[in-house]
Amino acid sequence: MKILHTSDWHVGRSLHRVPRIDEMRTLLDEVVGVATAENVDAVLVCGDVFEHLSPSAEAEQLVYDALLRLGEEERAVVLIAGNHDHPGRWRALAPLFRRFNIHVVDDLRPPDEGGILRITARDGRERLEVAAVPWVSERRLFNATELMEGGERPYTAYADGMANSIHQLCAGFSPGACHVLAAHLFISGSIPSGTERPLLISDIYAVNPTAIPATVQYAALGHVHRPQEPPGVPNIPCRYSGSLLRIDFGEVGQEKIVNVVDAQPDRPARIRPVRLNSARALRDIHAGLDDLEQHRIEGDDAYLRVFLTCDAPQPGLNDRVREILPNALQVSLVYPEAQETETADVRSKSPRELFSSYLQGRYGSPPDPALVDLFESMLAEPREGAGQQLLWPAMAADPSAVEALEVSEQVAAG
Ligand SMILES: [Mn+2]
Repeated sequence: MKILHTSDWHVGRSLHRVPRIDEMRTLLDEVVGVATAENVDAVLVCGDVFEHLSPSAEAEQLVYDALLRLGEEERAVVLIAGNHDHPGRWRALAPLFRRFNIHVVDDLRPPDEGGILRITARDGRERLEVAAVPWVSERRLFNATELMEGGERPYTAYADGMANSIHQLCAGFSPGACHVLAAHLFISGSIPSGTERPLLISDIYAVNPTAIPATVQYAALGHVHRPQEPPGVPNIPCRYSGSLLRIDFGEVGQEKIVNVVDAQPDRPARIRPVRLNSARALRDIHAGLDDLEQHRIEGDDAYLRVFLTCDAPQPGLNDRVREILPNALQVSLVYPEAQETETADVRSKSPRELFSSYLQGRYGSPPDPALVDLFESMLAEPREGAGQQLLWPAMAADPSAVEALEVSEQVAAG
């Protein structure tokens, strides 16, 4: 029984306002190509198919087309909802997709009410059983009655509740079939990319590795975007296939893959990652404006995050970087000599001195005297509601208050 495992497509996600639907289309073509070339019997899509709860029509078209193509040649498709997916939308579509051998699971269900999908291999001989565990929110796991009963819920309540549900579900496996778990959850100790929703990969939602029952030949996971084997799952083949494209700069340098799994009853499955070549690279560049040119590579389509070393802020730096490197999506200025402003003797300094040392500390070079003059003249001006006497203590406590004042004045001046 051959299985293709993928997850976290996040179709509809953009990167710094650059839409990535074309990139996604190429990637999904590549995944369909792997399913065909590897001659798999089943495809597991382990959640976060869409980026948004209400995806665009374009995103929907792309996903449904990919699912239909994955389900061609009598392949079975199992799709579980992730935390980004709207369970109700998937529930509405499930009966339609079932006609095409695509099994959509929106919620935890008992084994014989859709919790376990029973699939026959294309040669009609082997059987595959997939225990489906879509994303379960804390609210969903602990219902209203329990909440009203009050009392302290133990810290491990979510982990224990999930482990229980998974074991009960997998107790419904029948002998003689390949048993696989498809789940969208966070196994504690797994390494995130920083592109997941932070709360949903925190300790609250961490599930113990022992929640994966020893009766499965493979656990296909979604939720964490870095492809990996979660630690602490002894003797059970278990993988996060990771996100399909490099979602954001937290995934710089990550390889993007799908897993091709060879499973037989009663023995651990064999796993082979297949690299996806059409995922666009993301790269960090550390350079000054003068040596930016040498980072320009002809024909390279990587999206770039540029850390630009410079002495002081200058107008139009972003545009100049993008003239040289059109794929620069994010430009951060780095001031190498920046030092913390001394705060110990702050009360012994004049406002002028304080403002100068703040600018020097922030930008690493002596400030323009005209700017400091302007600051001083502004400070001397009587102002409504917040006179010099009021401003001075605030500035002494936090020199950045001056910047806030400047901004507010600019806003007031239109
Ligand atoms: Mn995800």
